[in-house]
Amino acid sequence: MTASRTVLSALADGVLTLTLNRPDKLNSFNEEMHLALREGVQRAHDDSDVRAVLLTGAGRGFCAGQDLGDRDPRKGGPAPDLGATLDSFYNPTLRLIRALEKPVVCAVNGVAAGAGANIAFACDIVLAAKSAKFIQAFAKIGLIPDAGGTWSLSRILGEPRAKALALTAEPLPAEKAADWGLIWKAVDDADLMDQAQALAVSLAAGPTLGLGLTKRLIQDAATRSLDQQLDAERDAQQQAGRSADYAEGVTAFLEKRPARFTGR
Ligand code: LHQ
Repeated sequence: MTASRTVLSALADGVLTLTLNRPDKLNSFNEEMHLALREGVQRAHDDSDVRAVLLTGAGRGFCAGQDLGDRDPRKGGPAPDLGATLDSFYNPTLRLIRALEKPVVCAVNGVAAGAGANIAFACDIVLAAKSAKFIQAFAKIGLIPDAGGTWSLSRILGEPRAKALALTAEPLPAEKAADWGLIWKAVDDADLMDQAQALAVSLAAGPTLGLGLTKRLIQDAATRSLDQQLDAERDAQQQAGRSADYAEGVTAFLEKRPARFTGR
């Protein structure tokens, strides 16, 4: 395991596990943690040994969003430019997660508040401990839901639920988040890491190219017409059909044995 102080990073079985690690602050983001997370996700792009990512948090929380102690208004000075903070820190990481053509599993081990919740929603498959909750905490401090929150909440939940969560900052328990389709599953706390790990390992052993194309197609579908999407599926299937993993998948099926995908 390699360790930056604020994001632990470990590669095993094709899974790059990134653990947010400021547990005494519920893994809220300071500049160092922002940069370390971005570096971790960038490594997932660059390193062909990484075939899936597992994102989680150390301690009792997943992530409480921005470290509010970093910009204490009692210290005086000009108001901070939070737009610049988003441009410099949150948005590049969000874009990297969405653009990564490998699956990103998120194991929400405890409270996910503010940008912490919305980073989870940007991941591909989200499992949460039943004791976890998601809080759009922004309204409590006069901010708007950032880190893609207004986008993902309105798309996934529709306006009525998105607005109620964002305007009230009411905590959404993990099981309700799963019922609403905001996350994949809520699981017993004791089982969370085993289940998330098993899922990530199985995805890492999958046909990475095809999984990456699938992720991209599903993400892009919302902004395309059916006609455009049918063309995009054609192009992607053409690419997948030329992959070594397609040949292996079909061969394994015909030979009645498990496929051994290489990600190519
Ligand atoms: C924290 C935090 C935290 C520092 C817990 N910071 N210490 C913002 C601005 C800039 C640019 C653009 O984007 C953003 C995006 C955002 O994310 S804005 C939203 C920021 N986050 C919040 O407003 C959430 C603040 N935290 C909370 O409301 C609670 O801590 C939650 C509901 C998450 C958890 O409550 P509890 O389970 O009761 O834990 P706690 O409040 O006792 O927290 C434990 C410790 O963690 C505590 O420290 P202490 O030294 O007293 O033990 C907190 O101060 C610290 N902590 N969140 N965001």
